[in-house]
Amino acid sequence: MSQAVLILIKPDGLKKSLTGNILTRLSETKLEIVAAKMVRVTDKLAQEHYKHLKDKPFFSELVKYVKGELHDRRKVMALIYWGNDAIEKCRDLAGATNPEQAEPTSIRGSYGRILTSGLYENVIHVSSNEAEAEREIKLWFLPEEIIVDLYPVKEITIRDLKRQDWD
Ligand code: IDP
Ligand code: MG
Repeated sequence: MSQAVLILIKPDGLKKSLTGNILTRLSETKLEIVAAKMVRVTDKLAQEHYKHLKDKPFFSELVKYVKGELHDRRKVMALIYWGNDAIEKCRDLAGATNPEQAEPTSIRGSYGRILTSGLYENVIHVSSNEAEAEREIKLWFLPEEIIVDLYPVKEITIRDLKRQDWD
């Protein structure tokens, strides 16, 4: 069954120049990339993305991590992969959450580490089920940024909208 999954290349992945490597690994899945962009992660976006972990002792460090404050790289790369069993295929390639327990050949097993603070710095985010993927995709992307129709949309009229355009 075709599924969509949100992938984030986290700030450590960008800082370690792993983007090409990670995209090559993900291309083994033969899934289709249906959206991709660089994102400057706000505090609001980071907190919302990880809201299911807000009671964990590592939550504030995790928010700093995904915002890029631990790596001097205030950005992540966000992608949506789409195709058969996309979530399972991408989670398998990513490996376990704890990089020390991840399969050594997986992305997290190869490139992740545990910080002295205890936080798992694990290079990549992958949605873990369909409901989470839908929530996350709607959080990170607008419908017009995705080249397939994943979820129902509505039309809205925005009056007096100010935005930048090419001069
Ligand atoms: P996932 O990224 O494999 O889906 P989640 O439980 O959703 O794992 O956790 C989100 C992120 O929070 C992880 O990728 C990792 O960076 C961090 N994290 C999760 N659990 C722990 C923990 O027990 N100690 C330290 N960091 C953790
Ligand atoms: Mg998760």
